[in-house]
Amino acid sequence: MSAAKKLAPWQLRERFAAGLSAMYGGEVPAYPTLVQISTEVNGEYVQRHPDAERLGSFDRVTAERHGAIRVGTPAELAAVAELFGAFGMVPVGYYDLREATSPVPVVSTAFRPVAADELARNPFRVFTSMLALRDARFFEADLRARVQTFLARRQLFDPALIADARVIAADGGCPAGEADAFVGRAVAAFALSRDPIDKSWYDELSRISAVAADIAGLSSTHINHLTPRVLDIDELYRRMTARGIAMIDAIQGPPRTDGPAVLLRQTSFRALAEPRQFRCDDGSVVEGTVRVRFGEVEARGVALTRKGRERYDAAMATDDPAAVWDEYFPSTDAEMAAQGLAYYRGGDPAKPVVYEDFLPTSAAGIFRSNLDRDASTCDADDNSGYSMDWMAGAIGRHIHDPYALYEAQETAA
Ligand code: OOG
Ligand code: NI
Repeated sequence: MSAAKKLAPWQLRERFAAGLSAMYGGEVPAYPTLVQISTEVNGEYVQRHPDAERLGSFDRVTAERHGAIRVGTPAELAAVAELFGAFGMVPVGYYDLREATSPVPVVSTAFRPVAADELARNPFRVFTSMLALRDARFFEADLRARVQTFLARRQLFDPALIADARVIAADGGCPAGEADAFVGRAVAAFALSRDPIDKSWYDELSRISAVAADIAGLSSTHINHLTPRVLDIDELYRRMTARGIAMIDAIQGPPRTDGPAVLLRQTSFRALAEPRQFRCDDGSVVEGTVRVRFGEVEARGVALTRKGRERYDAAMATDDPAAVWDEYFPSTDAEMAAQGLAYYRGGDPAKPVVYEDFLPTSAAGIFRSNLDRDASTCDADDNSGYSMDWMAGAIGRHIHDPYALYEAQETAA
């Protein structure tokens, strides 16, 4: 087979992101509205701001999405890693959402491309959370054992799909004629299943934690949101609200300022309840609803160095970050670069390195804003041992350090 007949991982990733977007758009009506308004806002923003493309070309930004999925076990997370490997997406960063002010019983990583040229071609990323089942503060022994039994019996992905993904990752691409079928099977694995849900099991888990019910109450996983990127998130928030879509109270992450946009600002809205069938203990099937898919949008800024991130965390710990922002951050990219607070390619303040990752506080906020209540916890000790090293060992892969990746982008110039 000639090299020209092979599709590279980035081409598969582009089709995967587009396929998920089409699937999600067909099932979650608010999503196409969100994409349409995001595209409008981006178009208008580019017209008015000559330097709008410094944080990514209009084409990249308008096609850009991130998704989120949740899985139950290390083995399921390892399977996700194998599947995403075919799309050139590798695990980056470790987020412990149990440590948030309102804890969520998951530990997470993000699968994404890491090389600058790969990001420029298509930066699709998936925030991937694993249920923190070993943490006794959330799961007592009896429940943990029953959840484990349930999870051990289900299969999120067809083994043949994972086997194909492994071959594609090893070969660095896929024969063109096989690409659509492969991508189609991968997309289908993330649809919200129509299989009847075991009612008493789902209800029992829901009483303990909505996250546990969403992850371990169903027999499959699903994309729970797909997030377009927007160049002016405040304007998008106004337009969505004007259309009668109830957004969460705030935009999460850094406040709007006149200086350089840093890190990541996000906001979300709750999706509608979706009809699904539930199977009762007597075998009868009843109609019900699940409310597990929602909408989110984000704006990305420059990546901060560790020093910049410490400043950010300190500013965010104050009562009113917007009011004190200029005590923590200078107002120009030149000063940001000179003070070593943010990454710029070749150190040139006209060339910011875009933040490609997530923020734990925002992530926990996004989770919570879409739940009816918090997880109940008890006074037990956390003996789980979860950490980035634990996760890397559990999935048998290196988990990239985001700072090392940003440094490499800075010096690659
Ligand atoms: C993931 C929430 C985190 C983000 O953008 O911070 C996230 C989830 O709800 O599963 O997607
Ligand atoms: Ni998200």
